[in-house]
Amino acid sequence: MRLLHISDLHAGKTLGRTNRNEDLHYALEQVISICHEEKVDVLLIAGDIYDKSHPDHESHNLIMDFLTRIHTTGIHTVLIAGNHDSYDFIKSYKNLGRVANIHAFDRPCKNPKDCIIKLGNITIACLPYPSERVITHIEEHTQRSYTEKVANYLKALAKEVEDAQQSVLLAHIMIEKAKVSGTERQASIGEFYAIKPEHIPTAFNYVALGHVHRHQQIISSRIYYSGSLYQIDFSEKGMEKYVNLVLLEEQEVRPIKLDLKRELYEVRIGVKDNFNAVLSHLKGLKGLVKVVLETDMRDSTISIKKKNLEDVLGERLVRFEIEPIAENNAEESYKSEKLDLVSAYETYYRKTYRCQLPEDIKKEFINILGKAEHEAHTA
Ligand SMILES: [Mn+2]
Repeated sequence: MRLLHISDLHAGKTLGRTNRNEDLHYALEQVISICHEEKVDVLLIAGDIYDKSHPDHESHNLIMDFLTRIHTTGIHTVLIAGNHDSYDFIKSYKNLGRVANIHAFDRPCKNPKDCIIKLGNITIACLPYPSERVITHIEEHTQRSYTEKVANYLKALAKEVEDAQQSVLLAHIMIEKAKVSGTERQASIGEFYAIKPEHIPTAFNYVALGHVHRHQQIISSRIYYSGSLYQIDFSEKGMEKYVNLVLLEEQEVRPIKLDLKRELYEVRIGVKDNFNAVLSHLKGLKGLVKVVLETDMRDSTISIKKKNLEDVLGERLVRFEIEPIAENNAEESYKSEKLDLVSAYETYYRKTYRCQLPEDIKKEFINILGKAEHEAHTA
């Protein structure tokens, strides 16, 4: 069996006013070609198919066109919901399984048997994004932590593939120690919900993960994040993109690099930089650009500079930020406007997990913040 593992499509993603669907379309065309050239039997999509829970029509069209084209070539598709997807929207794809080789799993099933699909000699166990709410509903042991519940559920899935010749786990989860694309701070906060790699049962011949956008192998050779299909936002600038071709019988995983329609660039213009020289450099950039202009706020030419940048870059300028340079009293003003990390984390948690930050985690977070602050002062 030849599998192709892809993930994190984020259809409908926008950067500023720029819609990224043409980048996704460009990637999906390559995926279709790879499926043909490599004689793929099963396509695995590890979640975050859409960027938003209510996708626009154009994005829906793009995905349906892709799925139907894969189907007409006789390839099976197995897809799961990611944290960006709406469970109910992906649920509406389940009916496709009756008329096409498209098998959708919208949320973790109460009975793990219902999240298993057999295709030829392989058995695929699916774990759509386990939100705290859903996993708590499944697991009665309320005193267990989120990660313990997920680990337990993974065990139950592994039990279902015991007798399989070949088995695959398709999951949208965060694994501890995974290299994320955003800031390191986010990574360490995210680890409250990160599953330990050793909690992934060894029963699976291959583990196809989604969630983290950087292509990577997790410790053992059989656990992979395939990563997003294009550079989704500026935290992924400079990052190469891949899909994984998996030959189960040969125990071989072959990452295939994707071509990018538009690279993302971040250009920082310092106060001492020659602005005109930067402008002419920008002329040659093919991609989408974020410009950070360091400036003294008393500089009266900011709006002229912005206009120059817009003239040179046109639609390629998707983000423009002004960064005031530090003045003598900068440290004082920083202290008085100290970031409220606790409320920032609460917002992050609500957005990511779609529920309130539990009191015990909040306590732990404040604890860690306190420790970090203490260490910063003693260092
Ligand atoms: Mn994602």
